[in-house]
Amino acid sequence: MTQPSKVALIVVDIQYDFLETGTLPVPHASDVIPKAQQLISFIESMHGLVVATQDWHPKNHKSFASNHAGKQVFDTVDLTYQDQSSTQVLWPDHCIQDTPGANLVAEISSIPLVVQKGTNPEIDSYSGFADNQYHAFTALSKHLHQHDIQTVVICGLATDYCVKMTCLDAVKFGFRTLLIQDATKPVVAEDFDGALATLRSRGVHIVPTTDDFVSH
Ligand code: VGL
Ligand code: ZN
Repeated sequence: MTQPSKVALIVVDIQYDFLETGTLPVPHASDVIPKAQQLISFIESMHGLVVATQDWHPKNHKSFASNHAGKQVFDTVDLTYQDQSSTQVLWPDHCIQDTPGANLVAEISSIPLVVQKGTNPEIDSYSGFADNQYHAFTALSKHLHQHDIQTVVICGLATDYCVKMTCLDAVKFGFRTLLIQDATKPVVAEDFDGALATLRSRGVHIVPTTDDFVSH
């Protein structure tokens, strides 16, 4: 008999600084909390793996506008790291290590496996798998492979940045990848549909609602 495909839920960056009252507010972010809780219960009931990612920046992180004289939030700069240059959007200070804003929200804080990212001050890391230039990888792919995961289900914040890049890397790593549409919110509302279209074109399965997923 064939084994059912093993599933992991990746809960991306549901942290206080990304809530409506946080320093890098994602509009309607708190709507994803009950959806994430529903997904966690369902995946646990199927004995799947649940992993959270956590944006975890040092204070001197180069993605912060505050670390670039004369620059404003949402400006872009060219960042060079190890002779490679890339465009970086500048953000408000957010998810600074060991500050309350960096904590996973209480409703999902019992997730046992947490992968931190964005810890190198020189380079940002939107994806839970690797930094934006693929110099260093987190332990996420190792955890998924150790648990024989073939399918990943993704939810969280923000659709247009960390969720998008985590989905794209999951596809690159060979996982069947599902994004739950009502369990993710974007920083920029106008970029939501474009992000979903890009993900669809790269092979990500967009599941419209959490209820659709958990009732299958
Ligand atoms: C994120 C911007 C900066 C995210 C993290 O979680 O989508 N966005 N850092
Ligand atoms: Zn960040």
